[in-house]
Amino acid sequence: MTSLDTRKKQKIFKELTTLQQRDFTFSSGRILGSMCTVPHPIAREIYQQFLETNLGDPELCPGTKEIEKRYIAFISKLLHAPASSAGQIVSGGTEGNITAMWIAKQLSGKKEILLPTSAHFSFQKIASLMDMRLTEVPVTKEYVMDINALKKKIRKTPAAVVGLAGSTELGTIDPLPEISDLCSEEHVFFHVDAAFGGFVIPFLKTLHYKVPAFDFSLKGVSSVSIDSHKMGYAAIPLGTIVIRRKQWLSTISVDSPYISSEKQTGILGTRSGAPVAAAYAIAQYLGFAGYTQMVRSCMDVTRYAQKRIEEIGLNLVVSPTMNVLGVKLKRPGVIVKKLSERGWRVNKVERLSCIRIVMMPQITKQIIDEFIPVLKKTCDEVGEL
Ligand code: 0PR
Repeated sequence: MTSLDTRKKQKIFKELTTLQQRDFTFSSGRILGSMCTVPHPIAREIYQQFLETNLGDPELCPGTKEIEKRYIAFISKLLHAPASSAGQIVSGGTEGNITAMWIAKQLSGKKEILLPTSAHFSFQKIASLMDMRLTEVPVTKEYVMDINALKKKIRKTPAAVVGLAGSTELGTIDPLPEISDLCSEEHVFFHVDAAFGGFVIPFLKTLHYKVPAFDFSLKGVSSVSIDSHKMGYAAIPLGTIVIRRKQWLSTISVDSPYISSEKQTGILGTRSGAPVAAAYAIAQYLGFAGYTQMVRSCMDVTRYAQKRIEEIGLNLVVSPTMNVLGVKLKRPGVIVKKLSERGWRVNKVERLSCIRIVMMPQITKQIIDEFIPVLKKTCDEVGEL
């Protein structure tokens, strides 16, 4: 490298580093509202190693393709997927939901989606992108889909019903076994959005928490999407959608004459193998026992945070099902802004007049102890307490 090159490089690095310093970081422990986490060191190392791979042209990287196959097998096993199933790697929950609704639309030729009012906003994109229609099903006071309301609305046989295994706002789980029975009887495609809960519920079960079945063990479930870049401890961007029947993939496949495979399936073309390899590495490293331990510790911190929040006189919207807390406030937007000025990031949920705090693996009891006095002070100043 010439000295000119070195100076150029230093200048670029300086510019980028200066800008990066403005960012909040997961490792600081000050991000309390996000559903992502600092990637495990192993995921980080492997990510870099696989930077040049492209799973959009699989014959160029048969080794990475095999890693993808093994990762899908791991996820399929986690979700009790039958031998007839297939998995597709996606960039996250949004693409997972888009892909599921694309298949449902293709299979049924219909356009209506029945979904709870608590569903993620990615469904708004789906409605617009694929000219589909959203029919909202109300939720109960526990913030889960009202099954009786669904029973009335399903009679018109929509393209799909969506149920949540971990809602974005509160981490609640819809009555999935009942929805599954209903969809089976009515022969309706049933998609479970487990973007957040997919890497939580299986381990809560092992830890003897009372949680419903959410996956392919329910015979009416047609597809499940699950995100590794949320509770899977992997690097962004990575999710998987698993569908009950492999042949449904043909409905979202096109001929791909210029690349090594004859068909390309799904939304993306060129896509990196790095997040897939990183997620596989971390799944191998942690295994079921490691994830169980991680979820146990997140739930410990959640219980602790709940106690500390209630001690300062604030209330939760619902008792937590998983490691997500909704803290009731009169003016959540104002509190979020003030907390941000004080270096803490939580998410506001105006719809439910609360703030969302997510106990991701990097959040410890010590961090909660540092946060609570700041939350109290802020609430005192704004007249919330
Ligand atoms: N489905 C559910 C149930 C989700 O909670 C989310 C994202 C999605 C789908 C979409 O997933 P992707 O964003 O991966 O496409 N829920 C979080 C949210 O909107 C995403 C998030 C993550 C937001 C990290 C902020 C953040 O810092 O709140």
